[in-house]
This record gives sequence, structure tokens and C-alpha cells, in this order.
Amino acid sequence: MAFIQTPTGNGSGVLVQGGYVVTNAHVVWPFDQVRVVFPDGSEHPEAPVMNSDLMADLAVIGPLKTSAEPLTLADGEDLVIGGEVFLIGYPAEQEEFPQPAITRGIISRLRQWEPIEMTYIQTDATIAGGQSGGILVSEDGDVIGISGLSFGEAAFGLVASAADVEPRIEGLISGKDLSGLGDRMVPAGGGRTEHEFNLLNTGDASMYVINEPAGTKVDIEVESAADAVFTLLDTAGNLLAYVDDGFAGLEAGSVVTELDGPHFLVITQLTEEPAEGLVTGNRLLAPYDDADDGATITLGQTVAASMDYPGDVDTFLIDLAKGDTVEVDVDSMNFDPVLQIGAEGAAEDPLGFDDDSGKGIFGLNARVNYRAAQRGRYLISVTDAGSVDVGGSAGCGFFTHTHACPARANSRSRGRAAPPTICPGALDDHRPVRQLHRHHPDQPWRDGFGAVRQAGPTDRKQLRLPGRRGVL
Ligand SMILES: [Ca+2]
Ligand SMILES: [Ca+2]
Ligand SMILES: [Ca+2]
Ligand SMILES: [Ca+2]
Repeated sequence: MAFIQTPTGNGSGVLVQGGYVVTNAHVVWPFDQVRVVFPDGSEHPEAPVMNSDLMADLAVIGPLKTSAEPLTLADGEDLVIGGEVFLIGYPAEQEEFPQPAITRGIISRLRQWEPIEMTYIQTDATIAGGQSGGILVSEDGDVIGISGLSFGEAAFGLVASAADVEPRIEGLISGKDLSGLGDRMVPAGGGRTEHEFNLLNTGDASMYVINEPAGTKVDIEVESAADAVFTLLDTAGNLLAYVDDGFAGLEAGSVVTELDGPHFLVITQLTEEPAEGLVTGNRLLAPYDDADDGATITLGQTVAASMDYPGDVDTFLIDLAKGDTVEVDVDSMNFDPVLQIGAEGAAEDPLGFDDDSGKGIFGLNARVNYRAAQRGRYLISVTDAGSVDVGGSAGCGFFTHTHACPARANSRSRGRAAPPTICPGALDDHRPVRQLHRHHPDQPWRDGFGAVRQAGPTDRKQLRLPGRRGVL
């Protein structure tokens, strides 16, 4: 086992052959170096994060020169349901050289996440904050899983099966891009204090990273010919600033950072016409583009994307003919997706919106079934229902899939079919909304938008997804 510490939190890892430490991607995100401590007290203050798999939530650190004993991963998928297991990790430690803690439970069942054919061992052993990246051990002492996810109210944990983790670790060590998402590293420095930006329409955004430590005073001024709003969030999803004081003209805000950087500055336009603007800061602003936004998706296609920073909204375009009925699914093991579809070019409310109809392992997947009232280009937007102020789901992958439904599915609907409906055959029970607990180290769990209201003059409506985004 290893204790892993980043500038903003901590977690657990497991040492495998070759001097590599395996942990969850969200434990190390967004850093390229972390502190690793083994139980004998030996310490690697600047251990390199060599590769990540944002879909399976895995990361590999190293190689490290260490005398600590590597562990061997074993296939526990044939173990009997009800068998006893132990979860070992470092729960929410504040100490400099902590010792691992152990909890006990049983194997409740096996779950499968189909998109990447990953098996998860469901257990009632408690995964506490900081135990992400810890190990699940069988009665025989075999390491059968890497922990990561727990399901709040239902009080169960999902632990990635070591049998499926092992080949992915090998792939990561050999440098493979397993999630297919390319390099998603957040810029660790650089930038200028002033940038011109050009935003095309409602929802179009310009993003920058500010790499400053906790306790830094950050002043931001945004000058735009259109109505602009800017937000500043830290790695834990804390909303430090939400500034929308005026219509066109100057928006200015000043905050003191609470955590070490990076911080994410997002300038979003709220009006339809293209407009130029200027952002000025008293600190360096490093431009940060999101590779996901603006991709065109066709019927039957599946697109892999990632929540790249807290509050990220990913937008995809789809061309539909009049009467086309499309079902859009968003599937993730890593966060609670919400989905909306709207006509590109319309500043009005979305035509379809959903949070959890797509169900999935946590019951949190989003699904919208939409029949196009007219031929046109439509905008699909995906974000995290709990992205702001609840632990900052970021650096985590998801899939968006579209397919055509039989036209009769919505034969009764005319014009603007607002409420999402379900394709025939897909109708199932609808589960209540529940909170997916992704253990961002040491961050207390808070309820969605209540805390945001305290942080700024904002409400859920103001945090709406963009109505559209132009094609670049
Ligand atoms: Ca404004
Ligand atoms: Ca993204
Ligand atoms: Ca985005
Ligand atoms: Ca959801």
C-alpha cells in the first residue's frame, strides 16, 4: 500500500511490479507529480504520474525505486457472493505519515460496466474519503480489486475487479491511451495576464487556468461587447466567484484562493451575437481548450468525452431531419451526468432535458428521446449534476451515444416535444436521484446548489447549460 498526497488532497495506492503505484485517476487529478509514502515511512515527494485512464478511473505513478514489497493482483470474480472481504486504504488522513486502515464486508454482487467491459465488485465494506485507490483483499489475502466508488445512501462500494484492472495497468505502463481521450493534462504554468477572446453565441465559453497557491488574491476583469459572465472554480469544485453584474461592458471580481491551484476561469457569453472581449488578471492566465466541445455526432455513434474541470459542459452537434426521433444516452461510472438537447441557434429553453432516466449501475445515467420538429442542427449538452461545490467531478470520462428510435415512438408529439420520452423497449422503473460519492480527497460532501447560493448571487437557473454553441 502507499499513501498518496497532492497539493489539494490525498488517497491510497497499491505498489505493483516494476515500482509502479496504481491508484484512481481522480486521486491524482490534475497533477503530474504527487507525494507517495510507503508504510515503512519511505517517501517520494515528487513521484511522476506517468499515465491515466479517465474512463476506468485508473492512474499509474512511477516507476519508483523502493524496497517496499509489490502486491500481486488476483482474479476474485469467481469468489462466492457473500464471501468476506477487507478494504485497506488511508481514509481522509491529515497526518504527514499515516498508517492504513482496514474495514470488513462481504461481496454483495458483481456489476458490469459494458462500455469498457469492466467488472466491479460490489461490497458493503466502507470506502471512506481518502480510501480511493485502496485495495480489496479476499479472505485468502489476495488483492482482488482497486477501490474507488461508493454509493452514498445505499451504502455500498464498487471496487474495480483486479482481473480487469491488470491489463489496463499494463496498457498504461506501456504508454497507451486507453480511454481514447488523448492528453488531458491541465496546463501547470504559463500564460499571460491579458487575453482577447471572441465568443460566437450563447453558451460559448473561453477558459483559462490560474496556477497560484492557496491564499493568493486574484483579480479578474472581463470587458465584453456582449453579456458575459465569469466563474472561478478550484479543483474541488468550490465556486470562488460568479460574476454577472452587468449586461454589456465590465465584469470585475476579486477573490482569495482557498486551495492550491490550478483554478479554472470560465468566461461564458449569454447573448446570441458574436462578440469580442478582453480578460485581464493580476495573475497569469493560461488558455485551456476543451477537446470535447463542438464535435459533430451522427446517429448510431458513440463519443467518448471527459469532464475536464469542475463545471465543465461538453457540447456536441447533431443534424436531424424533420420527424427524426433520436435517443441520446450518457453513460458514466464516474459522475452524475445531466443531458439536454436544444435547437442550435435558439436562445430559448432546451427542447429536452434529463438527469437520471438512463439509469445505469448507479441509476444516474441521462437519456433523452427527442423528435425533431424541423430539419436542423441540434446541440447536445452534457454536464455533471453535482459538478459545482460537491467535490468537483473532473478528470473523468463518459460516453454519449445516439441512435434513431422508430418514428412511432413519438407519433403523438407535435412541434416542440418537451418532456423526454423513452424508446420502446427501454422503458423501465425510474429510480430516485441519488448522490454518487466520488472520493475527492478530504473534501467534505455538501449538497448541490445550496452551498453555491451562499458562495455567489447565483441559482440553478443561472447555472443552466448553454443554449447553443457555434461551429468553429
Ligand atoms: Ca453580464
Ligand atoms: Ca470536456
Ligand atoms: Ca466542455
Ligand atoms: Ca444523472
